Amino acid sequence: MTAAPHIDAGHPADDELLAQFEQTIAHNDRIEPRDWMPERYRRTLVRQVAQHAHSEIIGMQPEGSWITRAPSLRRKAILLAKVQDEAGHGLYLYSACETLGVSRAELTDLLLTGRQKYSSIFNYPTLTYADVGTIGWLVDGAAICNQVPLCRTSYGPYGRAMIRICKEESFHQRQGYELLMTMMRGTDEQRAMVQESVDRFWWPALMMFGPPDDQSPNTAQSMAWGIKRDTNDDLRQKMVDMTVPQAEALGVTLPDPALQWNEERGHYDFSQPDWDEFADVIGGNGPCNVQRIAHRRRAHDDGAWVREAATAFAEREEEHA
Ligand code: FAQ
Repeated sequence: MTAAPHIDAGHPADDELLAQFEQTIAHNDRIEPRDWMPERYRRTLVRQVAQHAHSEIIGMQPEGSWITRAPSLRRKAILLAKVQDEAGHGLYLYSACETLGVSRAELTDLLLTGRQKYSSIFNYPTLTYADVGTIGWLVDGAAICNQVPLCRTSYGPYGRAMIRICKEESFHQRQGYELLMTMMRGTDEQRAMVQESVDRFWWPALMMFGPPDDQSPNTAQSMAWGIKRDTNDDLRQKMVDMTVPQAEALGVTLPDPALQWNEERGHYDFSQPDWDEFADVIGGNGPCNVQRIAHRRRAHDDGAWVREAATAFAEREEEHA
């Protein structure tokens, strides 16, 4: 882990403001949009919240591709609702980010030109309907582990958005688990589909928490500022501890021979994901990176007329007013 850098206010007149900011952080109170904040705090938040927003919007694609092929009307209705929730999460998060002085248009441009990231997990393909269940169980499960502590993040609009998002994520996780449970009660072929899907998604789900703490350039400072409340490795451990009993109840095997309870630590031991693969995926070379961004760009271009019409309407209303 890198040492927490010194907060440089940049100007002696800012000393009092800096002291107030540090006091708010020390008391675990919230920083609000009108409060003074160090520029690096603001930039760190823009980076994380924007990446989170982009993840929700790009994250609609892997499951969205199954809406037209859902096996029943009930499954289609559930999946439609879930994917719509993800769009809503993206919108809350873009709004939270806008309170930091960046526009939605700028953020979209940063995503489309590869200058901001989105979660590595959404660069993996969804090959069978079991993947819809596995994403709910493992991907939303990882999202919950990561996001529940973010409800207490130091920046007010981000924390409040997270409270609402977490409620919906826990419904998402349960629907995924219920889908997999139903398949496990089905035929041998369906059980094999679930196992194959879990084998593919286990490692990418563990990568969602980010690099190991000793290779995470941002964790120390983000913890000092109360933006992050737990380190990447601590959250990964929490996810493993939470998931093992769920896998046992489901009747699937997690694809890690080293996975076993460690009495002394009071946690499960587990292997590390392939961090070279992670670097490749966040570097733009995962299985679906090109496809995901091309789709997002197409959707953005197709929506240009809606943005133009809405802007023209707003301008006309303003003139009349
Ligand atoms: N993917 O120094 P750190 C969802 C980057 S949940 C891509 O450790 P940090 C719900 C990181 O940005 C998924 N990049 O960074 C859903 C940094 O690069 P940068 C979204 C990653 O920020 C479910 C570099 O590596 N959740 O969408 C990843 O302190 C189902 C060094 O890393 C959030 O975004 C990764 N996995 O910690 C939707 C949660 N990990 O920016 C649809 C909020 C790291 O300097 C379907 N974010 N990087 O160029 C966080 O908690 C943090 O930002 C971390 C990373 C933990 C992701």
